[in-house]
Amino acid sequence: MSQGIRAMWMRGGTSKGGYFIAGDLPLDLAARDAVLLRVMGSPDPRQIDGMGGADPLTSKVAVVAPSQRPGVDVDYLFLQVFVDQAIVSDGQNCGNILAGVGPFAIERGLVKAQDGRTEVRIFMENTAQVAIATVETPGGKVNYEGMARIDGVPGSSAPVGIVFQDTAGSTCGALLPTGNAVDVIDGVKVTLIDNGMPCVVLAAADMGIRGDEPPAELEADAELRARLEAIRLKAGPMMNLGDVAEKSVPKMTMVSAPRQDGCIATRTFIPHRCHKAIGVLGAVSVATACLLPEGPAAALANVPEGAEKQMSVEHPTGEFTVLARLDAAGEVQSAGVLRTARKLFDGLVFP
Ligand code: NQM
Repeated sequence: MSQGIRAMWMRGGTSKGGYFIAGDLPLDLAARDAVLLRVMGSPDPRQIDGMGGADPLTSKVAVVAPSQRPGVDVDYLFLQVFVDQAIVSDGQNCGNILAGVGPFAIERGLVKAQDGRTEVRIFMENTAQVAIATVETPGGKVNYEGMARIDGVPGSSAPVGIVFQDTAGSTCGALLPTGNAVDVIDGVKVTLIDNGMPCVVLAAADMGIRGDEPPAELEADAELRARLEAIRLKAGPMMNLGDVAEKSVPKMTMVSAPRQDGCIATRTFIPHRCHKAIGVLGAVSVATACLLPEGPAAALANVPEGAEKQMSVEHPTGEFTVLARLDAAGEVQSAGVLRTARKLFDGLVFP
């Protein structure tokens, strides 16, 4: 690999990672994973010998290919490169890295840009679902600059609107894989839910915290981390995920009453580090949990009226608004989110 591999580095939402055309990576999966571990510098808590940023949120990869599926432009496979373990996992999706896929596909010529805005239909291979991203393309070129702001990212950029449809049961086979809105694990009431991201939703108070602590304080609490992991390991098989000891799902979201006029406050372990914000599909899943009257989230949430709900999910660096459209049965039919993305680097990376 001394000649290097074509790669683009992008911030997608509140995450950052390497974007590759599938054909530029080895076909053999073991060889591909070995290359990506070298690229990121894993396993190493500092990722000093690679491009990773020593955080799961900056050790991410998008593999993009032209799609053969009807009505779809590109296929997107998300890979989480673990920081301190030699693991590359396709076991979860990522809605933040997704925000860069539309711009990347246009930049690489996989999708022809319109003058103004370009819709990119993206098949998310990890969950076999489609997302529609709208990218600003004045004059047929991707524009990254603009006035859209998302919490967790300084400054402003051009908006990337994303709509998800039919995300229920993305990985677990059903929105509520146990069939229940509430289960009890280790004496704690939990909602095991998957509306795009498998999540365990539980009350912060039941874990002995307020729910507005800074991530570093929560990560320093060894007892909290051990209790969360014990619950997670039991939740995995209940959610049809099998043994999750070496998986990055389910995510663990501790909820409490909103502090800033939002719908719910959150602190999420993803699963061993505490997220500085919240994942995109994680936020969609947690917002959906707020709509289950029997669940631990609904008791704390402030849910707006109506079939179109702007649900503001508070997190450590601000809030994340999910635009949830409900069907006649009161279930989330589609979810819209606003993200931004930025091209940081385009060139060759040397594994
Ligand atoms: O939930 C982090 C992120 C994510 C995932 C994680 C994500 C999503 O913030 O769709 O975006 O939960 O591992 O990038």
